[in-house]
Amino acid sequence: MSYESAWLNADIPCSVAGLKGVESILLKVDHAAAGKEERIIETAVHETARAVKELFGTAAEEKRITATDEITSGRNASDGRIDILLELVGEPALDTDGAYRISYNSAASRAEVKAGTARGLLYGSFRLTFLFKMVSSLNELSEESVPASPLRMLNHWDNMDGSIERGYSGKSFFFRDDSIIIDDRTEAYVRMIASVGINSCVINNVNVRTAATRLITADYRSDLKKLAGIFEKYGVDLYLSLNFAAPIEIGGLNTCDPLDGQVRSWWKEVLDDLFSDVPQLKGFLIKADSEGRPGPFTYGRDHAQGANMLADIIAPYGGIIIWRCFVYNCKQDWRDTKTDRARAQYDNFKPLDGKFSDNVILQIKNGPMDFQPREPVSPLFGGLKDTHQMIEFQIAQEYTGQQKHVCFLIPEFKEILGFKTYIRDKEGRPIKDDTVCDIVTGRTFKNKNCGMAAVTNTGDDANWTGHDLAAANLYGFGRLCFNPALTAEDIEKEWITLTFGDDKEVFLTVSYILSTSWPTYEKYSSPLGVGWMVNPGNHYGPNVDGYEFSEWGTYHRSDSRGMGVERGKDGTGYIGQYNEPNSSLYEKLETCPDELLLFMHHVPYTYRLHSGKTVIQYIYDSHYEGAEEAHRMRDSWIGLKGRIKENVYERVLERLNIQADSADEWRDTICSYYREKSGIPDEKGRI
Ligand code: GCW
Repeated sequence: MSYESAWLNADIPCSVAGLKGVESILLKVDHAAAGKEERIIETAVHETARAVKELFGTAAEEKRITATDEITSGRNASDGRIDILLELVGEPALDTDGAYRISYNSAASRAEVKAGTARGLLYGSFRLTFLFKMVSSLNELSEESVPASPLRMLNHWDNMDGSIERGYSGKSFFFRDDSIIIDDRTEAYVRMIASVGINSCVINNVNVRTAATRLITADYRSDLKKLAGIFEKYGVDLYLSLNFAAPIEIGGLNTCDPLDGQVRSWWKEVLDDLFSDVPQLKGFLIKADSEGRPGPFTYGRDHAQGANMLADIIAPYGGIIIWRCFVYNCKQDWRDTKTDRARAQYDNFKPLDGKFSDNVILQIKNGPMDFQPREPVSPLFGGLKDTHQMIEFQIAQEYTGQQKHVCFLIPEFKEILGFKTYIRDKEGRPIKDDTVCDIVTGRTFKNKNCGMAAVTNTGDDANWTGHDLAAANLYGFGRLCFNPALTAEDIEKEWITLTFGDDKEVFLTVSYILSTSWPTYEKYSSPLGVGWMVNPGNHYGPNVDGYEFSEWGTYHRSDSRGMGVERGKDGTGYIGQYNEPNSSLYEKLETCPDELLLFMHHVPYTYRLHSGKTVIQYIYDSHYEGAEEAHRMRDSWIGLKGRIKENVYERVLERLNIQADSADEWRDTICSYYREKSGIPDEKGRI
């Protein structure tokens, strides 16, 4: 399979006025830590050289220097050529792994990238290339950035047969027929994610099946080593998903009880062997006691006992265990209105706060359910005070249109990260104003074992993400974990320029499509926080009762009078999991935000929203508006014919057509259902 270069698009020219080329790339490294990071530094130089060649057509001379006044001979500052200096420095401001500073030294006609670590030098080099394509003058080559989130991670749900769970961009480029694939696409991918600062990647699905269980055994050792070597060049740490039941499935034991001595010895032997062969391996991601996966509960143990057993074994290697909190009862009786899936993560993990080893990080989905187009923030953020935490987003668009629909998710992630948890310190005092972002970037608890993960949206499609516009989510996620202070508009602008160049018309149209796409999707699918009206199994397209009478704990409780799940004091009590004042805000109908109303409460169809509109009329109107908007998005794209590469134009148009049709189907299915169920006609007489 061939691939395209996404935002590393070599066709986008240099936008800096008067800049014609680069004479020399100077590398200055006299920093003590350089030795072991040499490979990443080499990559930084190599990437800079590659960018110079792509941007200016001619190569630059590469030189190691010992002092910055060693200016190359023969360079004439007035000929439109500059030098680039990459320098590893020992400055406290650049100490954080990955931090860099870019500046332009006009006296020496030199663009400078300074960093305290090899990763910083690499990220700075990529950013310098990006700035060459985004700014108009040399003086704008100015940026200092310290990565906010220590772990910036992608989770692949790739299976070893080559399929991808919830994958919408072709097949896996890591696995095929139970083997690991290593080809030029491997490096192209790692390069792409490193260019936006991703530093960690889990290559296989959390639902670990047969062959993948053996990834930790000698069978896959040499391929894993090769893969780790490629990851290492780009400063990306390799992680695997682990099968908690491996001692039974491949170890021949009859238990995987984490407190059983034999189980422990089995793991120790296998993992010691693995880490000594593949020292670059950084750790494991684990889904346990969840949706049929085995876990500690089977043996009457808790999740801290399960996670710590593995964590203690890999601690000597600096290894990390990332333990998912997606644990809930997926065999619920829909008639039971007290059990609430939304409560489950908090109920399961809050009591274990403080019990996990230092190298365990809990990975918590952004919302309490499962990546619906709109969910409240998981109350577990703000509940845990003494446990390392990471947030899990999903850029694979499982519930947001499966990369057939455009849904730019960065505005949603911004809202979630900005949510104030009103967390209290260990003594019970409120830590004023702390947000989810503060918690997962380690500011609240001053820790480094934390960060952000996203279930990734890539596959072996030529453009990596199926829908070309879905690449903005991959790019945006990387940028956001590096610098959560960026706005969604900043990110959108960067991505559009790097991908399509600086055509104003293209910019305006793509920006309009991206920025309206999430609200649009929400309007025609499941507004007011209700979620789940999708076809069971594949999760695509409308099916109001698809999950209503199932065992998955996903209900909207619509009857002839009203709809929504009552999660307040008189309902499941979920709202009580939030700290004050959030808990009162959600509890009271007068203050509960409209967009989450049906998630939090069961209300009559005639209930009036803050806007004064009734719930039922809002449902009708929003579906009509959303569908209209989907058509408008498609029509505006048509205006770009001839301004965008033909194949990209056609690929996107094909999907926008599918989206417009699907939005109509959502509108008609949902509106007819509620017209019938409520008996209340549409004020505008459309249904
Ligand atoms: O959203 C659900 C998905 C499953 C997934 C699970 C999870 C990997 O439908 O496909 O399994 O979440 O997050 O573990």
